[in-house]
Amino acid sequence: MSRIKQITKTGNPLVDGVFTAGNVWDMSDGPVKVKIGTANGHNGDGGWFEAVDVKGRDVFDPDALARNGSDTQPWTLSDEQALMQAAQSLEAFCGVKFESTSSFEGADVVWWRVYGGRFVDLDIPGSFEHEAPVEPITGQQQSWGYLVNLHDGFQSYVPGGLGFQTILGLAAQAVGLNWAHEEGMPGVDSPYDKGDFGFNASPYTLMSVNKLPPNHSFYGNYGFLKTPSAIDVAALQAMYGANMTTATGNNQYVLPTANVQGTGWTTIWDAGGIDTISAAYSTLPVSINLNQASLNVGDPNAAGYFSRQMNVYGGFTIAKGTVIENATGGKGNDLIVGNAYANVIKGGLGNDTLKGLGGRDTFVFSSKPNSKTNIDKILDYSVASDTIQLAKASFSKIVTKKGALKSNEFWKGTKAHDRDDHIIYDTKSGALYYDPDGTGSAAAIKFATIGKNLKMSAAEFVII
Ligand SMILES: [Ca+2]
Ligand SMILES: [Ca+2]
Ligand SMILES: [Ca+2]
Ligand SMILES: [Ca+2]
Repeated sequence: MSRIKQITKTGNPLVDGVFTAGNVWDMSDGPVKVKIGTANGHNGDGGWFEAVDVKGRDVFDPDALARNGSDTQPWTLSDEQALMQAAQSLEAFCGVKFESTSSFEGADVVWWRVYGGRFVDLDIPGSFEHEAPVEPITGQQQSWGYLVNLHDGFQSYVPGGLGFQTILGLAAQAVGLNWAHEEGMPGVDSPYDKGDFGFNASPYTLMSVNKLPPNHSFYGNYGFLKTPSAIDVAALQAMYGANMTTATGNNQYVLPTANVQGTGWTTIWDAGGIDTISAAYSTLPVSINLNQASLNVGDPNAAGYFSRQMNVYGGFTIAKGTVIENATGGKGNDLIVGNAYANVIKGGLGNDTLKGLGGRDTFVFSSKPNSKTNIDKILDYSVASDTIQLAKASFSKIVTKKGALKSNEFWKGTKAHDRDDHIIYDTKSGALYYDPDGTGSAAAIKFATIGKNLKMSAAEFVII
């Protein structure tokens, strides 16, 4: 049985810009067996380990990787666990599988930690190099990967940090991804050239030596990729197929609120259910965008739309092929953009700006109206397809209990015309008002702006 099968490029220059056509592991022959290369040649004083020949294979670069033990370093047990966890985290996105093995001879790949970067062309923190998958019968019997000595400061390997992004990149390269500067990502001429739209950088791909802010050198424990990027996911899926069993329930993706260890960028790959990106814990403004990465060359958002809290270096993008239905803002003045599907969009407190795009969208007003601090602007309200939901708890004087607003509670004009007008639409200004007592003494409270001259009626409002 062959360990390898052949793939060709996809024809999409962005996706093709991060992987090598040719060999990929054939998963019908079982998981990729990983040996963490520490076991041989301990020199007895707690120091170096020695890289050894395995089944007589040629080493990746004999001139550079000295095999006398001076160039390799031991992994710790927690390193080994982190490496396997990082590798296995790729399984959620595609059909690849990893398994650790204690046997050099039985391994498909062996991973070495090496001291200094002199055998790879990029002597920088977070540098790595992995040979492409290889058929065992061709003489070079294993595919070896090398991780350049990681500075102790970022060896925590907590997802979100540079250490984790690095080992995730090594694992991704082990199954066929490759550097954007070697595969010709559009506009990229050299390793440090970020290329068109700056995509040759994390968090746009794992397969880059460049890093966007916060751009830590050694101690970066937040702000990096926690998963492959949307471009990387597309390449992994082109090689191994998509994993359609991932996150099929109703999932909540909650935005991080601080630049702390564990905060980083997650590409959402979600194969089903009704899902929500939520800023439930955010008190500062957030931007949520439910559109998938287009992967279209020439599109500045080809690598994904980044949902995040202001000034926080972490959050979400949505992989191509994943539909996230709903968005919930936080307490700040948020910007929320839906997608072509039916979305439930909830701004929460704050003066939010909302856009549903296509589909039958529902805009939810569940927080207490306030004519200064809680007026949401809906940029594309459509009477034909959209609905406004009002929470009884916050619009408490509305008489309708649940369901469609009774027509006597709705009025078009600049103010109420009788006691039971509770929702008023000003056709000329596009403002929506909540009036607790109609023509009574309590003032009407503006709670939204939805566009002028719309054919609004009570049917647009549903009480929840
Ligand atoms: Ca889901
Ligand atoms: Ca808000
Ligand atoms: Ca609001
Ligand atoms: Ca929509």
